[in-house]
Amino acid sequence: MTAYDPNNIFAKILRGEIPCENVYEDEDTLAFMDVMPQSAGHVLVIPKLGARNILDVPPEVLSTLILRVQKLARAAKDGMGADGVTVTQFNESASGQSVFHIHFHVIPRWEGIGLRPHAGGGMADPALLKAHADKIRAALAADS
Ligand code: DGP
Repeated sequence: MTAYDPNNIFAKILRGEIPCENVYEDEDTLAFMDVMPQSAGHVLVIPKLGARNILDVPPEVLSTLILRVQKLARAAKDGMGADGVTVTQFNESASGQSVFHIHFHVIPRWEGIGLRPHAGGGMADPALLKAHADKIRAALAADS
């Protein structure tokens, strides 16, 4: 199995070396806006512990992470006023993984509206990402 590389971009975000539009953080988890969103309100949910993907993540880390994914899925759907939410997760480049720190994609969906391509739709306007993050943060605050 390939070893975890602590120089990946999400590890740099966790260390504060690269900025992100943070929507949720606790002692185990960080959630932030995807800069190449497949839909409005696309969030990434990652553990603070370094693991490459689902193949090497410790089960107890995955257990906590999936509960946070559920929390963010509810907040992203409610906050964005979406009709549904798609959750995806990729493992190794053959599957489409491009950042090798395990993450779940939480992608709000609207009836009849397709997704932009995975990691291929271009960089979002930071002001728009912040506006969407504000809605998701508000939904999280209402939930707590
Ligand atoms: P994956 O292909 O599943 O490994 O997805 C990586 C996602 O991460 C992709 O949707 C684009 C996003 N992404 C890449 N670099 C950055 C970054 O520097 N910041 C943020 N917020 N997202 C990033």
